[in-house]
Amino acid sequence: MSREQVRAWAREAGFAEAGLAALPHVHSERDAARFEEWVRAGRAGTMCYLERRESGPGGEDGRLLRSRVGIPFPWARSAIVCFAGYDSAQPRSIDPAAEGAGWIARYAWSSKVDASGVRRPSDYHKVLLKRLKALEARIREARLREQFGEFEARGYVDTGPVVERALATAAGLGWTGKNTCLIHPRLGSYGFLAVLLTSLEVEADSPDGGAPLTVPDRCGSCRRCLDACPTGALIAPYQMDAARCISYLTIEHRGAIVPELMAGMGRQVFGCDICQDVCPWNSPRRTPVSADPELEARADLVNPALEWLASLDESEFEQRFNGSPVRRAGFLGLKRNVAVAMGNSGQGRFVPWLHQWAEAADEGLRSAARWGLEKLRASR
Ligand code: B12
Ligand code: SF4
Ligand code: SF4
Repeated sequence: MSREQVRAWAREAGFAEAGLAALPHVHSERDAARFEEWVRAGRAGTMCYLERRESGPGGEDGRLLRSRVGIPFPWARSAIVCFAGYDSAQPRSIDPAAEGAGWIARYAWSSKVDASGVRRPSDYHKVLLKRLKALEARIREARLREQFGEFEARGYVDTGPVVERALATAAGLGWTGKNTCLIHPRLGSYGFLAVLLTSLEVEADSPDGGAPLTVPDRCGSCRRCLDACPTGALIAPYQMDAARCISYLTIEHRGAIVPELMAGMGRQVFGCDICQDVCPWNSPRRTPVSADPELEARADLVNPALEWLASLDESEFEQRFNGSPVRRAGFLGLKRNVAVAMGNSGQGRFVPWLHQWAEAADEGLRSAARWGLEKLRASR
């Protein structure tokens, strides 16, 4: 495979950009060491799936499955890494908003119009996996025509045992910013990654010689993301303690949130965009707005009123968020996050909601509501 051919096919399949890396790539060992150190330092919080180890004779003591692509996929010789933008002309989380508005992360606003003309939530996992399948089919078709043999392939969007940003950097898609996001020099960081691993070799005689492409780090002396992170999750440039990240707390973490982090969560009720919103590489003047028809912003999720989110009952929650990334937080998880945002709002009108939740059976919701009541009392 050559980089240019793969890029053209990925764009045909609907991706905005794509890169290609021969495996193992030149920085495999460096990236493995970074991942191992990250896990060893306990930065993964309760996301145990990141800490899975290889099975077999080493068992529990085996190597971390995700540290090297070759552990779970010994047959993999190349990684095609694709990028799909999800930016829109909607406001940023750092822009002024109505009093009592919460924030749902930009990536979770995605929607598309279905065959009957109705706009419905879309989930990037499904949307992009379908495109990876189309890309794989395109490669198989070309191989068949040219009478080459079969090959192995496996596509992942988010959920596979691979560190996608490390592969994206190796494939020449961009650089790792100090906020730990993959930044594409033209498209910014508001984009999803999708990976197709194959057993095909990267062509050594392609026009670029199959040489690894690297995009230089363009963060320079900037440190806006580090200064803006409200919970201190960016503990150093390029280093995140996920257990402190609002995205982790509001989406992945179940149960009670440690009180010390609640004030920093501000109005974020699902995910967090702050370290990307402040990044000059995402400035609306520099970055083109995504025209991806399957990842369009749902206007009802931009700056949602906390009262509206609080008032949803379980069946309304399902109706609104079935097929949307927001569902991952769960009904009670979202309520818990709303309770924290209400506490941070300074708005006395939220006291009745918090009183109601302060006796909830769910510990996460109950403790957030009690904390919120205290916070509002103190801010009067
Ligand atoms: C776990 C996870 C999270 C965790 C932990 C995030 C983290 N920074 O590690 C939480 C829940 C906090 C999270 C949050 C978000 N996530 Co997330 N997440 C993942 C997941 C499943 C695994 C990431 C992982 O392995 N982390 C462990 C660390 C070690 O890996 P890493 O940061 O990805 O790797 C790079 C850096 O750590 C760097 N590094 C480490 N040490 C050093 C030292 C130096 C000097 C340098 C230069 C680099 C460096 O090396 C790695 C490769 O470049 C990936 C999907 C996947 N399978 O990879 C999505 C993924 C990373 N997430 C994604 C998204 C969209 C988000 C959010 C934007 C969602 C939101 N708005 O709330 C935020 C972004 C927060 C942020 N600033 O990163 C996208 C990122 C797209 C992009 N352009 O970067 C991914 C790739 C999913 C996807 N398929 O699109 N996420
Ligand atoms: S996503 Fe939010 S909490 Fe997480 S590192 Fe970025 S600014 Fe900090
Ligand atoms: S805000 Fe600045 S330091 Fe942070 S990722 Fe963007 S350019 Fe790099």
